[in-house]
Amino acid sequence: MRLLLLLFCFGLSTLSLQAEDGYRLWLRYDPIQNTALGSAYRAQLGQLSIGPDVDTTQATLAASLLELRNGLRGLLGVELTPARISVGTSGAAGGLRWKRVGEDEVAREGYRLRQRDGQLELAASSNVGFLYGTFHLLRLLQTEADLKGLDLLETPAKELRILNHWDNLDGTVERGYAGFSIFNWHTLPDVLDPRYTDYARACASVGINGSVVTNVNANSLIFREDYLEKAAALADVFRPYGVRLYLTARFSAPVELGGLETADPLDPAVIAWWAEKTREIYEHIPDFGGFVVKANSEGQPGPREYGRSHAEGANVLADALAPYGGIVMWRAFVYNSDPEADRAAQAYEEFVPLDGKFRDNVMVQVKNGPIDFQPREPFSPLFGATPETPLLLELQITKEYLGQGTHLVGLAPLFSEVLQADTRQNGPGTTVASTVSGLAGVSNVGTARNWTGHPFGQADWYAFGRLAWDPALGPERIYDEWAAMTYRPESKVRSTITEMLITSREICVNYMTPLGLHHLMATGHHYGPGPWVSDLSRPEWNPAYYHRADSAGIGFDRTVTGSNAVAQYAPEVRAKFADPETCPPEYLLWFHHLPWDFQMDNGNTLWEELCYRYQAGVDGTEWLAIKWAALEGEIDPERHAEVSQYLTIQQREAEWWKNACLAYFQTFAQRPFPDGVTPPPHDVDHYRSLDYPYAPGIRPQW
Ligand code: BDP
Repeated sequence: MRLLLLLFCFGLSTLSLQAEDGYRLWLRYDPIQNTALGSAYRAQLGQLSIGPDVDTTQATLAASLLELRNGLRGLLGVELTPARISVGTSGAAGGLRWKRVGEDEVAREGYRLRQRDGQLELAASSNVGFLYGTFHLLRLLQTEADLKGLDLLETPAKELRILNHWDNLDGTVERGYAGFSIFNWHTLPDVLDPRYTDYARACASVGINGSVVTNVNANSLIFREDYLEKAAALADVFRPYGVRLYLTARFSAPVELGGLETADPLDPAVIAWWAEKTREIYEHIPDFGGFVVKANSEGQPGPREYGRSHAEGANVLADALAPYGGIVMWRAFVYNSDPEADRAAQAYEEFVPLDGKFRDNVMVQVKNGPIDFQPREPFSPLFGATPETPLLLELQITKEYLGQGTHLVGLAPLFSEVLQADTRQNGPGTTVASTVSGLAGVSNVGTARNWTGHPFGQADWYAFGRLAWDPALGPERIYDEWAAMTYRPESKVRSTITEMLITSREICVNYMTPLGLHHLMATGHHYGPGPWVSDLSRPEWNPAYYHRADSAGIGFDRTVTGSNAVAQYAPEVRAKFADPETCPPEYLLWFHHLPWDFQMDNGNTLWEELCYRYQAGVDGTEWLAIKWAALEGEIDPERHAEVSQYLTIQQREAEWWKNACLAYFQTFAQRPFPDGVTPPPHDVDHYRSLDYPYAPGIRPQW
């Protein structure tokens, strides 16, 4: 009897572990519980007719069919047996029909899903359009949408929708909080881990069509023949899913790998080396996408070492790629350590004068804000400022500065805030989204069984893809989809999770860097607060360089009385940001150094407002925990318990941030904490003395 009981328990626990470990992401395809809807779907989707020009032996179409079959089997118990599929005819009335149309009707990569003559018709002009349309249809079922009267036409707003992996060849991931790299350079090309396919499926399901598999802090070895064979094996797995492979190029590769004496981009031998290397890459990967380059930035080699400009550097790679249709994504993330310079102004100063000097196949990749992926930054003034140079918007999906692997923080509001920001560079309505040719997202994927470590990290991968496809999508809609698919489509579950994700970004801003503060994190690992740090060799690596707190006040003066970086914005935007009375409070201390008693619109002094915001951040994490607790029993216990544990860490760390920052800033403000704000239990020396040898990404040392 005891044995039976044991077996029973064991059976149950393995079953549930297998069921809900997060591996399946938002593509779970569990049976639809709503019986009425389930039968309506079954009535509609029990048959498939495949039009004459749709050859399902082609890899992308075969992948689409496989996905459809798996999806329908899981969600509806419908088995699309050969008898239920008719090929080359318009098929019987009812059912689903795949129809090839011209690009005049449906754009490349796009698709149309509509009810027509009693059939649900999926029309596309490209193979990948059928794949994207299939994922959309499955999403409709997973989110329990009504298929009646369905009529939608989808076209991706941006051609380039790319993940950037900061994955190193040794398997570590820079700023990765979900384990090691999923790309196993040791066992490739022989071992094709099914994860590679599932990764490509997940990307395709949200329209991501490119993957840069190596770190921007690049290693030239990736261009050696044996590595290229490995990369080619990955590209082969990705190809059916419409995901192109890209690599990062180390500017000094001609020296390190090619044995040349220089990497000067104007040297004929260097030009020839890049041309030959690129030819070799295309031999292995015929649809290779191109290079991402981090040059003359944080110690990376670049053209400036040879007195050449970024354009001269980018163009030599662009010329090598041009015959094959490849592109260069040249990063604008450059800054030097001139103590007089404002780091926020440097990318603009460097790149605007180069507008018009890049080859057509160069895109400049610009981080969303002028500094570095902070919890909140104003949009980079480069957006819209280079009419002749296409730009890519770079977002960070991995949460280096927003709680890393342990905080629940939904990034869609951050992504959307920058996409919708009106640069005014070309009159009103020149949003960042309208100025860019594509989006690059620094991936948060790793070997963690659930891919992203924190279970809610998946939502950011999902949101990035959805917004790259359609920047106008509202974050609520995106999270509602994600919650319904990843957890349950029941209304309390999806609305609670959506509300948590939407609200969490502002909560995080409040407990870390409210009112436009930025770069307050600890050094190196960037885990936790370090506002007191002021002794690093490079001035712009010190938090004190950014907050500039003193007895008179706090904040970085970027107006005409300070660095005047605000002048880089279009006149209307500049005017708004430059005046503390009109500057939105969320950017106040980004642009202004203000007295502690500065009067906020709501009647609080700046010091009081700062304290209240930190407190609101901490209170917000308690609210998150309460919201989540109310879902107990509504979702599977495994993931419920896991998220609860992370929320406990988040509450503790939010308090740590608030206490450390307020204890520190009070040493300058010399004012009491207002009512309603819990004073820090320790003085600043205590917070300063803490160290975290186990923080992600560092080697613990005595
Ligand atoms: C910073 C990261 C660093 C990256 C750098 C970059 O701390 O690890 O290499 O961005 O984007 O935020 O190149």
